[in-house]
Amino acid sequence: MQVHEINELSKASLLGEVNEGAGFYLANMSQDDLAQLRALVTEQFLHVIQCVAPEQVAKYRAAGLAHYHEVYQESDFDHGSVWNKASRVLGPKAVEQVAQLGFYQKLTSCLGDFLVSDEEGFSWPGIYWRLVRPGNSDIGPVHADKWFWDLGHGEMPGEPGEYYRLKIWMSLQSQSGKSGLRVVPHSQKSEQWRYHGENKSGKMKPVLDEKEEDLDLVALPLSPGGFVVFHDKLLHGGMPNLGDTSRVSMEFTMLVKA
Ligand SMILES: O=C(O)CCC(=O)C(=O)O
Ligand SMILES: [Fe+2]
Repeated sequence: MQVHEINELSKASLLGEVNEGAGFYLANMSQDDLAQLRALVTEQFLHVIQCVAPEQVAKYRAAGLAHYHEVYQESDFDHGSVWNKASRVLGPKAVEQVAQLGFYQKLTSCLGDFLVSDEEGFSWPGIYWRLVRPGNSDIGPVHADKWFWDLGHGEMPGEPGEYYRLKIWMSLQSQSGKSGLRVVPHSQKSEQWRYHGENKSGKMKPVLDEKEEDLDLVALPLSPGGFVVFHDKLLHGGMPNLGDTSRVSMEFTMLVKA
């Protein structure tokens, strides 16, 4: 599996691998982009803790995101409810800053001015992050992102077929082979995958009707600063975190003019 240099990125190579190839394109952003994304996530992370457990902020700041799980205590706050999706969506100013970064500019020059979906209906581009502690309690089931859209999670702009979706997932903190994202290569070309919707806290979420053990899941070889652009129909999911650091990643859905 080749991890490309960001400067190699072209529309033809990206769409070739995403559509006709294995279903995804791997690349690295610059260390400067990585540092800026980490800073934006850290800012929001601490701000949320300021609101829910002000007396614990200094402890979490000193530990840093990678060591979150080492200092987290249930008596501070409830991990699952505090880190709900809404509290992990970047604010509008942070989104403007992401859009200035080298990797984002490169994507824009290759794909044209894309939109970013706003599933929460906040009225600005929806860029969000995840915090996955070691163990397997913080990951969801394997899925294709298309299933969320088919279950009504977002609205597409324009006329039907005017835009298509591409997802980007970036590692801000992960250990290659131990934590990160896994995918089923070429699964975007198959129509055989079955799922059903389940209501989870008021939202319909897709649940795969196959055993995950029967899928040919492979771990993406990404280090911090590595990212993957993948097909709307590619089967993927978080890896159980077998590492010793909390995993931090960022995602958004690009809506590209067809
Ligand atoms: O990071 C994860 O655990 C899941 C990510 C995912 O489903 C996505 O990026 O679409
Ligand atoms: Fe997904």
